[in-house]
Amino acid sequence: MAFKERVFSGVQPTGNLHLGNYLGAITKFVALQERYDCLYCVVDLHAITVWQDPAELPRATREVTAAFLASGIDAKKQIIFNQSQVAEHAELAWVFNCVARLGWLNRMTQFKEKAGKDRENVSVGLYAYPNLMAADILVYRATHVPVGEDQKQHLELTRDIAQKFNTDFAQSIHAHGYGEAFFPLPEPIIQGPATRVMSLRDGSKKMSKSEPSDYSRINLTDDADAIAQKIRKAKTDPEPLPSEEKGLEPRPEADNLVGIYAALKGVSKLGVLKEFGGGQFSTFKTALADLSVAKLGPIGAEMKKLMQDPVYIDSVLADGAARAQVIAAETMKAVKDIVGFVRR
Ligand code: AQP
Repeated sequence: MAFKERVFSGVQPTGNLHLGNYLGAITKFVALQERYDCLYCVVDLHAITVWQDPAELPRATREVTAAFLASGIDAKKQIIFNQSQVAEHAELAWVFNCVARLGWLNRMTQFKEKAGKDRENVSVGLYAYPNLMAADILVYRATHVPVGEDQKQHLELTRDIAQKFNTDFAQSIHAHGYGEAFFPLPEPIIQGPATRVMSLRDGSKKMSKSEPSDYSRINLTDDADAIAQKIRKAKTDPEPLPSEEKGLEPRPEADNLVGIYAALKGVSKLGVLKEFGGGQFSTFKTALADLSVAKLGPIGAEMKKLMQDPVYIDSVLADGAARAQVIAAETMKAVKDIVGFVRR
C-alpha cells in the first residue's frame, strides 16, 4: 500500500543543544521541508525518562523550539510542537508496549549505555523509550525519519513494531477497510559526513548533551569566542592532515573535525582534504573556527532573541500541537477499532 509521504523527527529538551544535534538532525529537518510535509517535535515525554528539574524543563523545551525556528524551519508550513501536548503519543505507546517483545528491547544498546551498571535504579520509561519513539513516528504514519546514526537501532525497532502490528492485526485491519497494512515501515534518513559527531575531547565518544565537560561540545548558544576556543583546544594528533579519506581511518579526532567542516560547508570530506591535506592542524582549526562562527553565530543570536519572547514560542507550540493532534486522533481512532476497543 502507498502511504502519504510524511516526515517526523524529535529532539529532547535536555539542555545543551549542540553541534551534533544540529548537523545530525536539525539541518536535515530544514532541508526536508522543501519536499515533504514535516512534523518536528520537542520530545519532552522522552526527556523525563531521566530526572528533569521541573523548573528548568519549560525553558529547555522553548530553547529547542527556538533552535528549530532559528535554523529556518517554517512553523506555518510545517508542524512544530511539544510531545506532551498531544496525548495520543502516550496512548499509542501503551499499545506498542503490548506489541513489542521484551527480547527486542533487551537488545537496545542505548539503554545499556544509559543505564550502565545502575540498571535496577533507572526508570521503566528509559527502558520503554523505543516504544514511545515508535509511537511518535507511527501516530502520524510518517514514512521518513531524519536522525543521527545513534538512532538507527531504534528506527529498526520502529519498523519491527509496525510490521508486527500489521501482521498480528491483519484480519482486523482488513475487516475495518484499512487495506493490507495500517502502518508504513518508516525509512531512516541518515546521510552526510556528520551523522555521528564525536566529542571534541575524545574521538571515541559521541558529542552529547549530558557529557560533564563543556569543552567536549559546541553548544548552539555558544558565542564566537567560546566556539573558537573550543576548536582551538579540540584534541588532535601531531600529524598533518592526510590528502585522502583512508588516511583519516585510524585518526578519529582528525576524522571528526574534517567531517564537521565538510557538513558545515556542504562539501565532501575528500573536498576538505583536497583543500587542507598536507597542511598543519593549526591552519585547519582556524578555518574551522571561522566557518563554525559564521554558520552557528547567527543561529545562536536568533535563538537568544526568540527566547526573550516565550509567549510567541508557546503560541507556535500550541498551534503546532492543535494541527498535529488532528492527524494523531485520526490514527488512534483507527487503532482502537483495529485492536477491538469499544469507542465513544
Ligand atoms: N553526536 C551526534 N551526532 C549526530 N547526531 C546526533 N544526535 C544526537 N547526538 C548526535 C541526533 O540529534 C537528534 C536529537 O537527539 P536527542 O536530543 O533526542 O537525543 P540524544 O541522542 O540523547 O542526544 P544527546 O545529545 O546525545 O543527549 P544525551 O547526552 O542525553 O545522550 C537525534 O536525531 C540524534 O540522533
